[in-house]
Amino acid sequence: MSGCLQSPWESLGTLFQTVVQLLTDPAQLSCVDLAVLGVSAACVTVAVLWTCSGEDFRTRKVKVRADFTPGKVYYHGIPPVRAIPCLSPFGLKLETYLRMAGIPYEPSTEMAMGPKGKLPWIEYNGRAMGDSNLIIEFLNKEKGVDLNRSLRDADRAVSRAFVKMLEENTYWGGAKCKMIDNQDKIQEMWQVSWFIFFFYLKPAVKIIKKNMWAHGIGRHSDEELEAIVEKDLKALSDFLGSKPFLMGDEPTEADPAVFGFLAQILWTMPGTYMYRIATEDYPNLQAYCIRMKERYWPDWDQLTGTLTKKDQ
Ligand SMILES: N[C@@H](CCC(=O)N[C@@H](CS)C(=O)NCC(=O)O)C(=O)O
Repeated sequence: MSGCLQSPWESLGTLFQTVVQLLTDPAQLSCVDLAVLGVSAACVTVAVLWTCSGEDFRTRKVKVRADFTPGKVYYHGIPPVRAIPCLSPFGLKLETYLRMAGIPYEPSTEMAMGPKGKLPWIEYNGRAMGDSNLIIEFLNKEKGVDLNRSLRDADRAVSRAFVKMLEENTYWGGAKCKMIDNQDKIQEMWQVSWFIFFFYLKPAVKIIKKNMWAHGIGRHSDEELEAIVEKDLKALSDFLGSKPFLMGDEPTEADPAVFGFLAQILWTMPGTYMYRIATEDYPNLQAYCIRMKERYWPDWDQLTGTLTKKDQ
């Protein structure tokens, strides 16, 4: 290999010749040639790994609007379907939080994944932000909101534990029940548009199976998983008891998450074992869900298109 100062094209040509030589007459390669080949191979390996590792290692660049209103929340989730205003428990939770906190938001009609490769996400002051929990923490600080102000530290701890149980454990039972076991019913039952069905819900099955396996919960039999879900829902029902909201007489920050999750069971999974548990075995969960819906979603029927002309 000759010449230290080469143009990129010349360097590429030289590299190509070195590779040809490696394949045809490797004995003629100098130490410098071998070093260059080694470095090039390492660079290609890193580039391939970087590309294939995808969202595991980096956040994605997402397009945000340039003409935003300062201080306004632009919300991205799954657009409403006939069954529910948002098919994602995390999306329904974030929207319910925004309503509870009295933070106006503009929902986006197009469905695109956020900076963490997931939904929901928001745009705020020209920045994209992902993860419902991080968004809520951010907005609490930004807007001076504290829905947990009435709670003692021990109550906050219990509240967090319930949310984590639902979102990190029970969620997978729900994802399997809704998206894998009953997928054939989805389009008909929820009246999801073909676009959402084929480009989001169908491919989602593969991702859910992969994630469930990585989590570990996907390695259980159906019976084992159903028993886990049953215990989680029983714990939630026992703790809720006859209280109107999870932590007492007034709703707190855990309620949007609990509602976002239970609402999926109630309105998108009729006929399933989870629906039976939440309605027949622990009817206080159903009553709670209806209470939250009535309080924060007066436009539910309008959004889902279930409001008839006569009702309007
Ligand atoms: N921790 C996230 C979880 C969000 C999440 O898992 N969203 C699901 C939809 S329910 C998603 O986008 N999944 C796509 C994927 O995992 O690739 C949050 O709280 O926002």
